[in-house]
Amino acid sequence: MTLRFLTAGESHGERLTVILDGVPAGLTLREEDLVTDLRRRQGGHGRGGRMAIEHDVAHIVAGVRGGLTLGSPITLEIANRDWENWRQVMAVDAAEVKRKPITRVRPGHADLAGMLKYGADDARDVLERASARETAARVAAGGVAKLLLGQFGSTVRSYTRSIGAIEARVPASIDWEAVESSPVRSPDPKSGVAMVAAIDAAREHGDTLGGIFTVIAEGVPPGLGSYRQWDTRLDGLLAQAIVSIPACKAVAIGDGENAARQPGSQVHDVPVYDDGRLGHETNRAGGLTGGVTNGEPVVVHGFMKPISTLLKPLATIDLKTKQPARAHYERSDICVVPAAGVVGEAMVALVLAGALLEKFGGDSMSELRTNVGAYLQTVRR
Ligand code: EPS
Repeated sequence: MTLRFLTAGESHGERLTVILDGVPAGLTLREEDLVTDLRRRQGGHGRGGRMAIEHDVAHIVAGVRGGLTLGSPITLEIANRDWENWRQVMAVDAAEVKRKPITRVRPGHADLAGMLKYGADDARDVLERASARETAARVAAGGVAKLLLGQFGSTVRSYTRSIGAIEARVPASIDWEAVESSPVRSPDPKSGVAMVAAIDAAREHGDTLGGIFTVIAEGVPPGLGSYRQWDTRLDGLLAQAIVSIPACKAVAIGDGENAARQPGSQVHDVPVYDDGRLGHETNRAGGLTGGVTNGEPVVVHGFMKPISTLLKPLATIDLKTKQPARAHYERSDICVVPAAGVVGEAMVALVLAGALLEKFGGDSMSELRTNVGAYLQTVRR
């Protein structure tokens, strides 16, 4: 893999760290470039109390000199401000750590599977890493990927398609400023109001809500990804990236869900020459055919289940007493679909930037620019 990243860090540990390897030398990168997406990820109606504590900032500790990437691994750190309140619970030192085991596992959460897997007798040892807090590190890395793609005119954006039973009426042309000013990142103000009300109602009932987010990448060069092997198909890589987001249970590319129910005549995108430019009449394939980008916008939908920590806890078992019990509750979010869209953007950007580097190579940005430019010239001809 040309572009790789690894994250580390517990939800209430000292910090999150991400190492992003494979970014060419010569990309302008400043800490402030990563601030907006980190802030967007923290927002959205339905977030819990934690977000009032955190002010996520990615500190660049390696891979950049004088504002330019060096071609060496880029290391970013995001401090957990809440760690101050969890120093004893999360202490590294055996003499300092304070344990109060959590054994009433939450249905739908990693608690049970993680405890079985690691032989843990305290769900704290599981939930700290299974927590979606980790996605802050992905968004920081994704910010770098977006900067790289931006150099070639590609943008990656997202909106909330639905929350619970409320579906947005998605306009043909999306007003991205309106999406960003909506408290739920809805592309349609009217459904945005209904989504907010649905989240408030869920909160009142001690419940949680899931939904669907849509990521759209525009200006992506054709020819990224390959049908050469199962693991080089870009649609497969995007699907894995999206479903790896905590609570994401399904993914669709383009009109994927609908396409399964329609005859071929209603599904396939007809290629056309429009003013001498090669394109398609429609983009139901979501910019990918044969696992390869076809020059149309890449459209990916992520389907999230509701958050598994409920204020009105579900029935479960206590692994210590082996008796029926009510699930453990700790401060949580009601709905994170608006934030998940931002995480989806980061994951899509990382996959697309990886595919771009895979196809065009280049150790420096100037080399990459030359390679992309030469290819695009040929394709345009
Ligand atoms: C999460 C529980 C909540 C969320 C957290 C994910 O954290 P806490 O237990 O500290 O209130 O806020 O998400 C984040 C911290 C974040 O940055 O997104 C969980 O259990 O997954």
